[in-house]
Amino acid sequence: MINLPQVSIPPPNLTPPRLPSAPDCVVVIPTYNEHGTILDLIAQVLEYPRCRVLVVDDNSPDGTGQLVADYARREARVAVLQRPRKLGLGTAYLDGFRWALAHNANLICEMDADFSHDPAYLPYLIDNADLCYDVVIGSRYVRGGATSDWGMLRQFISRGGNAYANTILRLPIHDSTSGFRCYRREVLERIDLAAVRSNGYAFQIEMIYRARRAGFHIGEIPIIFPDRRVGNSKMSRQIVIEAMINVWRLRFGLI
Ligand SMILES: Nc1nc2c(ncn2[C@@H]2O[C@H](COP(=O)(O)OP(=O)(O)OP(=O)(O)O)[C@@H](O)[C@H]2O)c(=O)[nH]1
Ligand SMILES: [Mg+2]
Repeated sequence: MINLPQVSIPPPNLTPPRLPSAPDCVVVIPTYNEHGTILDLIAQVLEYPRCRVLVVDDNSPDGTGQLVADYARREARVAVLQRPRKLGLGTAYLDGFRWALAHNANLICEMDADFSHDPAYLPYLIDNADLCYDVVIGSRYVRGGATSDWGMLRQFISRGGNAYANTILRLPIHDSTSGFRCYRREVLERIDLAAVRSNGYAFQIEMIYRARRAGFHIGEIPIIFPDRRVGNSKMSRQIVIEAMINVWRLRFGLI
């Protein structure tokens, strides 16, 4: 038998990750007629103790806002911002960001209510925002990412839209229209939110353009993006046209 010297080896100088004592990540979910999925989604987000949920509802005729308001009365980590009518995705996010900043969030995530954005990715977005990047995008178009159940036309519009925006704005980002993201607080404090003009899909492009112009580091992690489970799309021709025009307005510094 070998007699090992009795020395105690000091543990490596690794400080465990600093976990905040209160939930410091606000997940902003804009809704318009999403009563079929919203409560299920909120329950899954609340599995992560760091997260709280803010639903920004535009007086959905299907009662989504009321449903969440009832839930919020029983659950302190859920809040709802009720807006009087359908005012658009971009302003819903901006109102949600202001609320999150005012409620001391260190990280602010955004995601859709229709389960195209799987809450199981939230810890990956959050870890990457904690450790590496100022903005983390859940990306369909990096290695390991994908869309499922999409027809050719939808794929063409999405990929074409990304290529269009990225070429004109010289963005080295694979999925600048993705609405599944995590921002560090500092990014939303630095960007002039009152100056953001886009309200539909262009909103995501404008935010990432402004974040990059302000010098923040942007990373992408792969996500699989299935089609919405239930309910109807809010995509409209007007939203696509706004995106096509606003990319040029951003390029020439007009917004
Ligand atoms: N508050 C608010 N939420 C909105 C508005 N328009 C869309 N949303 C929400 O924004 C998220 C994304 O909208 P979607 O309709 O899913 O857009 P999409 O993913 O391109 O379209 P789908 O093919 O239907 O999935 C969903 O949670 C919607 O309920 C709006 O004007 N106001
Ligand atoms: Mg969707």
